[in-house]
Formats: sequence, structure tokens, C-alpha cells
Amino acid sequence: MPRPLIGVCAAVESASYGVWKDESAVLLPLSYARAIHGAGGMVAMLPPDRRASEDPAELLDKLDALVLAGGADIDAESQGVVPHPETVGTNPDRDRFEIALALGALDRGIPVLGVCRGMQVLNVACGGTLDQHIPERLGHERHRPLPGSWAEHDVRIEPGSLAAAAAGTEHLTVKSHHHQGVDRIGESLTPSAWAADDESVEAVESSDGDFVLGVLWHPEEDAADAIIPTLVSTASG
Ligand SMILES: [Mn+2]
Repeated sequence: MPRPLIGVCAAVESASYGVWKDESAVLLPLSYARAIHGAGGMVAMLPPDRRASEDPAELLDKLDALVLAGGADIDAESQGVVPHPETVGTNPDRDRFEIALALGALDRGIPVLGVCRGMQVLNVACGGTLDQHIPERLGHERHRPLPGSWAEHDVRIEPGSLAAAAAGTEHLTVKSHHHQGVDRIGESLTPSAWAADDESVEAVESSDGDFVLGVLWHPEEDAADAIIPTLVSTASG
């Protein structure tokens, strides 16, 4: 059986590697490819593409599923709000590209998985808003420890939800690194997982039966994760 092609939206960041110093580079943690390859899929890494931002159909025609990967904050202007001082490192071109792909994928029923930033992109694409700095509301930094390290926290998943079906469980200990979360939930989305300790929303999903799921945690970093394998098998079906 041919392998499904999973498009993964990548970051554009300044990076140093090999003989390149502070080169503007397209970046994606290898863990995404490992997880997708391990589940029997192929990966297409997608940098921002201005023509696809205007009309994503040509690109979406090639894909069997879309992953909105983690990364920097969404620009405040991309969601029509005033920037918070902690909203940093934004890339409006990436926002436009990913929001256009997300809306196009929702429109044609291609499975969509949003990871961390990608969950926030999904929510904004559906007309929702973000809480730009959740430590102010929650009073703790447990969702985002020091740079380069993962927090672990427990998540409670709504029984019977897509998130529970995809993860194969209603209780997960997740890898977390985010300082933003959802405020108003986007239209056609419903919350389906919450942090066990502070009850902040950790997942949103479509209520119409399609595979449309955003999680604030990082399934690609979890060797026991079942969400990415479920996405890949849905994409082959
Ligand atoms: Mn979290």
C-alpha cells in the first residue's frame, strides 16, 4: 500500500550548523519525521510559501494529512489583537501560510493535527483567540520550564472524544513547553483535554467527525504516543 504523505509546517529560524553561521533555515525537530515514518507515513516539510498562502489548494492536493508543528508565538496582528510583551519571535508569513493551509484542510476534510503552536494556529484559524501569556492567569510556570527542557504534566482527556480515541487513553503525562494557551475557543472546535492541576485547556478538536485535533503538548517527543500513528492511519484511509 502506498504511504500517505503528511505535510508538516516548519519553522524559519536563524540557525548555525556545519559551515553555516546564523543562516536563515527551515527547521523541524527530527522527532516529527521519526514519529511519522515509524507510523508508516512519508513527510513533506513545508516552509512558508506565499502563493500557497493565497491559494492553498494546489499544495493541499498533494497531501493526505497536515501537521501544524510547534514553534514560535503567533503574531498578535495575525489574530487581530494587541501584542503582549511576552509574545516574541513572531513570523507573520508563517502565520498566514499555516492559517491558510489549516482552513483549506478543514474545508476539504484532510486530517489535521496541531501541535503546541499548531494547536494555537488551528484555534486562531477557526476564529478563536489566544491567552498570550498563561502564567499571568495561572500564577505558575509549570507549562514552560527553562529553554531547552520539557515540563511534564498530567492531562485529563474527555471520554469519547477524538483526542481520547487517538491517544488511546483518557489520562496522559505529557511533554509541555508553552506559555500561551487558548482564550476563546474557535468556531466548530470544542475543548477535549485539560491540564490535571490547573484545568487549562490542552486540546481542541472538531465536533463534526473529521480528524481535526490540536494539542498543546508534544506527542512527537513521546515514544509511546498513539496520536501521530492514528493521524497517519486516518490519512491512509
Ligand atoms: Mn501544558
